[in-house]
Amino acid sequence: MTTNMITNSQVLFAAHIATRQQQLEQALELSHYDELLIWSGAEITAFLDDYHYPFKPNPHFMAWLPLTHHAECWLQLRRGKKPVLYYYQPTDYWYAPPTDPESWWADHFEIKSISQPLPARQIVSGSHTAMIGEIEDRGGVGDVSYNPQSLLNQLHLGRTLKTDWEVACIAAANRLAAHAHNVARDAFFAGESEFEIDMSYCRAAGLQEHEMPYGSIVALNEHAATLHYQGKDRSSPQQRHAFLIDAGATYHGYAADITRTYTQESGVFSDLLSGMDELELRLAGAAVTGVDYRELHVQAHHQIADLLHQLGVLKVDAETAVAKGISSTFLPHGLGHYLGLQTHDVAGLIDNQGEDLPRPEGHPFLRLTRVLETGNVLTIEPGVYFIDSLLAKLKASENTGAVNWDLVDQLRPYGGIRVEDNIVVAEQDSRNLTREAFAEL
Ligand SMILES: [Mn+2]
Repeated sequence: MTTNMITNSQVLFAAHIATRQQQLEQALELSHYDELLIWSGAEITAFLDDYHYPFKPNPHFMAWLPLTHHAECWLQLRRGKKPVLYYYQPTDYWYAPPTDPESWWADHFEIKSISQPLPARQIVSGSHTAMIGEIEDRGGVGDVSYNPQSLLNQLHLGRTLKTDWEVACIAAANRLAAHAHNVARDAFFAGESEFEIDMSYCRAAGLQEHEMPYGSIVALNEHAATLHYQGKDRSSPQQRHAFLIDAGATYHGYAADITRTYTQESGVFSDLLSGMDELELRLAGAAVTGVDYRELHVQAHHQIADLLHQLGVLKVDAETAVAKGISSTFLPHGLGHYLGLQTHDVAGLIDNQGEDLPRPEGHPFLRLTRVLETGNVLTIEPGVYFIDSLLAKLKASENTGAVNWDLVDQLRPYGGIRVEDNIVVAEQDSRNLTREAFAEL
């Protein structure tokens, strides 16, 4: 890393903390608290065992700190005061304790090192304190509100507007993931099994499996018809029709979430794949400030139904296929979601007053129903799948005549297609972090 890059990232991080402090002070004032304590969390032990599950800190803690595996830390936030971090650094010879704070982030905090877990009551200094974290069982603190919804909504809404620091982190995660995606693609063409491809992906991203933002979906052939397919077959199938990989990466806790689909065969599936790639780019380009994401989701249904009609899979036009709910058999998930510290990031389903924003009727899985704002980061991930259970339902319905079943049967062994990019919303030209990352390679 050059000195310039380091300096730049320090400047971005300083501005990020200033924004967080501003958002915090506004949120405290609105909800009438004078102090917020954020607990990073505790390691969770398996039942009747002394083994810990991989630890994930409270995302509100990571919204301030690039500390991605730090349990038992407290962050104390107040109006007009430098944030205080109680930094847990036990003396331990079973596990390596967290390393010393690094000045690029630590300079923005007053740091108090602790070697024992600290009870909240030893920290509370306000008369109206709110706490955020999985802390219900840590009683005895007195007049404290645990995870108050109005304050959470305020903070969640703040997190929908990414700072330049956060965008830089998500862009960096995209670069790690894009490189690993290309390695995975080559591994597919070289004949590797799902398990081997997953290993190749992790190695190329430089991340362990538990450092991925979510369980990677590595699906050969009909496995792609299971939306969150979690198996990793050790054996390589004889026929290799198609490959779908939905895998990300993290950088300072921020996620990339990318999907690509490949085939070497020519024919209808290949045409469908290039059609899906084109329409994904169109939809990504349309994700600009002021657009209602619900309308974009419905547009995706129309475009996919139109493509299926053009290729002869559907015998009815797009209007009819969407109106009768037929398109939902082929696209049974939402167009995308907010992205950030959480893969499915917060506040996708509330308005700026914290009121619920309902999903469009017939689209129960959409995770984002807001009008897009400059600085939102989200995914665009249209898909089309050949899912036996949903197809059986359609075949048994009054709409069975709308489908060319012979062609559907030819396409089943390919599983499905999803193309997913990560977008930073702008007024005119939204930034496609994923295409940028692939283009850089
Ligand atoms: Mn996604």
